[in-house]
Amino acid sequence: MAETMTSLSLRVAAIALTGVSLWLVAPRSAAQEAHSNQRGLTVVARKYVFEPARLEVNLNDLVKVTLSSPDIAHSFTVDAYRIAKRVGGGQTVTFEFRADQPGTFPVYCNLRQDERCRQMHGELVVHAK
Ligand SMILES: [Cu+2]
Repeated sequence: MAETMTSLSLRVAAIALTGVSLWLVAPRSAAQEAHSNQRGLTVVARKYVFEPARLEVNLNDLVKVTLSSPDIAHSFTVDAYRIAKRVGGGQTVTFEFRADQPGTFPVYCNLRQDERCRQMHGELVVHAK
């Protein structure tokens, strides 16, 4: 009798624990899923390159770009995404976009105060899952 009571209360405890752990796990995995969709990229635009030149993200990532220039003003321009973000010399700007088109897109500097900015080329690669 005493043994039955013990095993019964153990079973109740096990069920209760399972409930608790499900409750703990569910919100955490949802948060992780949301987090995995965010992508932080740091890009340095300088005479006359982008570093890194190749940026890779996944489709539907919310991409947060931190763009800085140690020398003169440059821009980070991606026509397909209608992005043309200017960063002044010695400055840092941040911006976000949703990577909602898969493919490989040219990145360039559209400023013309220095002709050599035409040499600045990179690419944004958005991988379809
Ligand atoms: Cu430039």
